[in-house]
Amino acid sequence: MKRIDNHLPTKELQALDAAHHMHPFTANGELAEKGVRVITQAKGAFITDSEGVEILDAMAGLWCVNIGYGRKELADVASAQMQQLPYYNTFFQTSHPPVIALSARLAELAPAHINTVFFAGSGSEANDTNIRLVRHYWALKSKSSKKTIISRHNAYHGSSIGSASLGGMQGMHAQGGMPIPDITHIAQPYWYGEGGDMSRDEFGLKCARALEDEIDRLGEDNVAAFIGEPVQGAGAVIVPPATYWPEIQRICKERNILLIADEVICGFGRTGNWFGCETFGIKADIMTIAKGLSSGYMPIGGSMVSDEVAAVIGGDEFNHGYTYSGHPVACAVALENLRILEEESIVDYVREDIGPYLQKKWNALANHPLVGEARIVGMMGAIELTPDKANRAAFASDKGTVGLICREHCFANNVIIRHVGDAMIISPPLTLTRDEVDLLIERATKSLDATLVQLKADGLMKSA
Ligand code: PXG
Repeated sequence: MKRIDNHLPTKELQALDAAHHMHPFTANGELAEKGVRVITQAKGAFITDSEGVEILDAMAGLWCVNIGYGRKELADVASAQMQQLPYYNTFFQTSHPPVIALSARLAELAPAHINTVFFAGSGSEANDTNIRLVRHYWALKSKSSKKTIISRHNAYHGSSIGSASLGGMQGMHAQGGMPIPDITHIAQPYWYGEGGDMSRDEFGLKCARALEDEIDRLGEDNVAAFIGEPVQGAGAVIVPPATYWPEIQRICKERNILLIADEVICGFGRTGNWFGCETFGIKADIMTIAKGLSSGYMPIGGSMVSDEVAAVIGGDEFNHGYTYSGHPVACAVALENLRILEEESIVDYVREDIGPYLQKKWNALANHPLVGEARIVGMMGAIELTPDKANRAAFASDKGTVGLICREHCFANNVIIRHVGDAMIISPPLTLTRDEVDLLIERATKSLDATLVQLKADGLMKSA
């Protein structure tokens, strides 16, 4: 095993981390007892921990390292930009070459009617921007009562108080007084878990029409926008039935509300196109971007808006902005990332080559006795664990108990596969090779086998 010597011993790192570092989405007391895993380096699709163990990262960090780890070009661009102009703001009628170049490049890549971007430091900030953007948009059109934004249960749109309110995560709403006013949530198009006896297509229509019902309930004059991820990511890669998005689109158009597509995960190749909107035929008024925009090498996000929205918002001073809106180093790195995605045809590779290869292998996991469904779009996938395949049954144990057991086996087998409840999810770097796909599937299968053995031994193979 390779040893990494340029850092403190693992135990000391863990003790310092436990003493001084509060982790996101973590029971920090429990983690301090257990000892954190320390990652010290990464290359391609592999991360290495402080003990020298190499782990296949089938989550691409947090769904973001689209081009893989260790691309020196991005480091070189960051270094050069830091030396030339490390920071300047984009307030007060100033700009700089990296933000100008990135804005223009994004306009080329986005659908034809979207040509303008407002930058933020993250997806959360971008979605906070969107809340203000859509309300201000309607106010400028003399319809200031149009304020409410409709989202979905189990959506993820960020962790700031505005974006977490847009999200539909109960566990988040329970802490800190959310959702904020004028945000409501409708059903998600989660056929496996909530579709019952309906066909996928019927269920897709039913979920979409919940939007129409909600607009009726609130009154069209009070609704500003609908927000949705083309495919819900953190919600467990919820791939909507084919009927869903066309119906949502129809309703938004007919009922005169804006459509915000949150592309933070789906964007930049993840679904086999530059944007999830293309994969699902969505015409959005606003797209939220982050993550794959820089492949996670620098924090950057943004709101891309249609020409119509840009024209309306441009008619007034928009009293909004972040110190790091259009940060030059982040923009330069994002631009270089986009160059690599394009010049190495990585989006085509996902659509035509490695995506289909991964999909075939991933879908075959549905044959495993523990798997009730496999679903995957481009290179984001999920498998549902079940004690009873025929009935799509949930486990009798608390939701997430089995998922956590499986995740621990994945860790033990040196592959990062996350669990959401009792579903296991992947979102690997888009640059994965076929050998790496094979390794991913081999380790996933081994982990599923080990999970099944443990569930049987622990008496957990029981339906709810
Ligand atoms: N929108 C979507 C669709 C996301 O997935 C955000 C917005 C917020 O982006 P920032 O950059 O503010 O984190 C996200 C983020 C997980 C996980 O465990 C997912 C995200 C973030 C952290 C954890 O799946 N998605």
